[in-house]
This record gives sequence, structure tokens and C-alpha cells, in this order.
Amino acid sequence: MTTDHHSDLIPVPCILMRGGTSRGPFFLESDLPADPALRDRVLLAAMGSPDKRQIDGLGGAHPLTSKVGIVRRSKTAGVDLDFLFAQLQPDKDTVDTTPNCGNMLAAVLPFALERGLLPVQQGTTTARVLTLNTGMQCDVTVQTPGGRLQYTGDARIDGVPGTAAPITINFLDTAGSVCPSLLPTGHVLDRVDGIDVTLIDNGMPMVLVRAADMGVTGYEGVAELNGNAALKAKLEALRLAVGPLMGLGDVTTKSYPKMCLVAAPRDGGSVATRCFIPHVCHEAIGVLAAVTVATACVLEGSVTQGIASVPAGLVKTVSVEHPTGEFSVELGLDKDNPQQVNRAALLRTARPIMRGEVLVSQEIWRGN
Ligand code: NQM
Repeated sequence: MTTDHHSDLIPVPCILMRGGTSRGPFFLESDLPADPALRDRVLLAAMGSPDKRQIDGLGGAHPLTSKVGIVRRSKTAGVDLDFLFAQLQPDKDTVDTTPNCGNMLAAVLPFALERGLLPVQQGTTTARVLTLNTGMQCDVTVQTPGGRLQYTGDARIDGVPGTAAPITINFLDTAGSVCPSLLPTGHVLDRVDGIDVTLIDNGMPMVLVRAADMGVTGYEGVAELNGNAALKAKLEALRLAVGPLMGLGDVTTKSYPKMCLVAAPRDGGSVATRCFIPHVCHEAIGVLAAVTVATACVLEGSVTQGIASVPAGLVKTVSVEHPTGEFSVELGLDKDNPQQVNRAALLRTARPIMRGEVLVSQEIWRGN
């Protein structure tokens, strides 16, 4: 344990990173307590949870800014980095390390290079990252001209102002990340309490439902949807009903499955979405949520059939519309079985916002 010369608080080194449309502190695993229960209490204190405003910590009073990344050099052959993602909530004392987060994942390699876990290459630097939450691997490439990390650039992702250097992520194996398989019920379409749903996990456990079947258009703004208590109650009832069907058990206190309203595209994309993660409407869409929605769009008979408009070909870009723009996912389909998605590639940006130490009380650090 490091003691602080200035005060009775414990300094824990971290870098506050934006990863895609999410933000949170990144830690080296070795800078946090090894015991998971103690580690989680330290993370809650660092983020200021539980408290709606997270006034006593780094959290940004929203699930998308209540995220934490923990990184180490990988212990797995052929893999460079291990990433453990932790989802906290502003007003709850939960630390969920079950699902992955593709947005925070985009910040893993920049953080690792910042902290010297891997050497920076000339031109670009690519690393294989294993997400410990889901056992999933991906290749991430960042811009490193002249052997130096470059964060500025021309890449634009909806949901983040301005432009930045591109970070590409190639997912290698996403099917059944938390659920037992891609389609945990064995069906592309299920009917639950009289509502058609597609229960699917290609990187994120998701429940896809037609917006019209929930009494909305699917083009409403985030504030309007967040203010629709009747819709939220219906979605939550559906979520609790499908949890066991998806092999997820009782999901009452879980941050998954995510609920996604789908509608016909309106802005030249492939499908329109409004995602609840799971109780607050996402300003955009999660990375693996977008991969999962895009996958449903190529499966014959899913709830997106007759709604989604997907280009032909074995390599296709599916443009997932969301409240603040669109998210393009490139899918590679199996040539012998075009109903099978073999790989997914996408673009993100990320950057460090602040390097430093987050301070937590000694009582919490010592587990008193
Ligand atoms: O689906 C939000 C986000 C996410 C998750 C959420 C994510 C993903 O946008 O891969 O990125 O679904 O809670 O950060």
C-alpha cells in the first residue's frame, strides 16, 4: 500500500480515459487490492457510488460515466493485454464485472502504452486484448507515428464532439459472451407475454423488440424515453421475464440484458435503435450492443425482418442508427453459411483526459 505524505488518504494511480462514448478511470491491476470484494469497495469509493450525483468521487452521474477499466499484461499465450471491465451505477453499490464494454475497450491499448505495459511500434501499434469478463479476444490498432501515441486526428464517432485519431477494433469471437450461445433460446424469434422478441448475444446480451409493439415510434429523443415511466415499466417486466430464458437467471440487479427498441431506418442507415442499458436510455449505442443488433439484422426471421435494410454480400456494413447519429459495424459472414457472422470490425476513438491518483480513505482501503 502506498501512503500519502500529505494526508490520511490513500493515493491510487489511475488515468481518467474516454473510451468511445464512455468515460472512466483506468487502473493497473497491480495498483488495486487483489481481493475482489475489497477492490470493489475501493472502486465504489473512487467513483462516489452509491450516490445519484456521485459527488464524492470521479463518476459522472450516469451509467456511461460510471465505468472502470483494469488492465494487466496478459497471462494467456498469444494475447498481449488482459482487460477487466467494471460497470458501476451512480445510485447503487453494485460492481458488475460480467458483461464487456466495447467503448471502454477502445481505451485499453492507449492506457497500456501510456503506462509502458507494451512497447510502442512505428506507424501503428496493434495488440490482442482478452476481456476477462467474457473470455473474448479482439485486435485493437492505434496510431503511433514516429513511435509516439497520436490522439488527434480526423475520425468522428457520433456521440462524441469533434474528431480524434482512429482506433480500430476487430472482434474475433463474440457469440454467446454472457449467454450460453448466440441465440440462447435456440430461436431467432420468441414470443414472451404476447410480444415478439429476439433474444441474442453477439458480444452483449440483448432483447430486441419492435418499438411499435411497445407503443412508441422508436424515433423519440432520450429525454422523452427516459421520462416515459409506463414504457420503462413494460421494458423492465419484459427484461425480468426473459432473463431466465436467456440463461441469465434472475436479472433484477444485473446491468444486462440491455433492452433495444428497433424501428425502420430514417436517416439512410440499416435500422433505427433506442437502447436501455438497462434502465436509462443510451445517448448512442454500446459497441457490442451495435454488433449484436447488426447481427440480428442479418438473421432471417428476427424482429428486425421487414424493418431493417441490410446491404448484400458476405462483407457488409450495417449502419445502426441511434439517438445521436449512427454506428457502422462491418460484419464478415461465413461463405458456407451466410446466416453466421464470423467477425465484426468497427471504429472508435479514445483519449486520456487526466493522469493522476484517485484518493480513497484508509478505512476503505484496509477493508475496515
Ligand atoms: O455494448 C453501454 C457503452 C455501453 C456498453 C451499456 C458497450 C457495449 O456504450 O460494448 O460499449 O450497454 O451499458 O459504453
